[in-house]
Amino acid sequence: MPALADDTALVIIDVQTDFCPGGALAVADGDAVVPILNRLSALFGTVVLTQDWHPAGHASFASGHPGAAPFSMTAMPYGPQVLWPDHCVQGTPGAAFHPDLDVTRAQMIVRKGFRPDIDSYSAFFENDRATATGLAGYLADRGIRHVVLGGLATDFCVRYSALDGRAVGLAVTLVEDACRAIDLDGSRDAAMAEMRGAGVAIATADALVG
Ligand code: VGL
Ligand code: ZN
Repeated sequence: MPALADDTALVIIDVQTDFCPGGALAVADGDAVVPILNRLSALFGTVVLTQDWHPAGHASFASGHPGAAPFSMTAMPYGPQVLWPDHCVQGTPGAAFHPDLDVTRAQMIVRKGFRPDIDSYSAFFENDRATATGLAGYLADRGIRHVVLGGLATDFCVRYSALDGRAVGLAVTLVEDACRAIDLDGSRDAAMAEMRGAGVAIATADALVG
């Protein structure tokens, strides 16, 4: 697997304070991915970060849906949507990258979820499955054909980024020890199975870069 070939990019999904322990939508052990991703990012010529970046009052926040508990489901015009605690509000400390994440080698930061009425899990398309973030075009222009993914959370933003990466014709490798899951009702296992079924390669950081 040509992990470090010129046509391969590392895409780091949502390693932000709110998704790490102590944050508003903390993923268990989420900060454990930071040293692994730092080690990887030193080895890639192309590094992209995504940043969940919601306006206050975003439609995915349970707080704006009277009577709805965080982690319950609602129906959006584009389909079913989990309602989340308020998180990653634009410009707040919770939306910042984890302070220990090495961002110096990142050449592109894709902000997503900024439209008030559409959530965006994937790095490529918002949850309406139609609105593009522009990342596919950026990677195509850079000659990238393979993306290596890690970050938070395995079962939401990493999952949809991996599936959409395959859908736009990229080879995709998930670095399983560089991800952590929210895991609502078995969603981690479901995500891993769905990604495998879509042709996503699953590897450890050691297997990938030695
Ligand atoms: C995410 C839920 C809401 C993620 C983002 O990064 O996986 N999950 N917003
Ligand atoms: Zn979000």
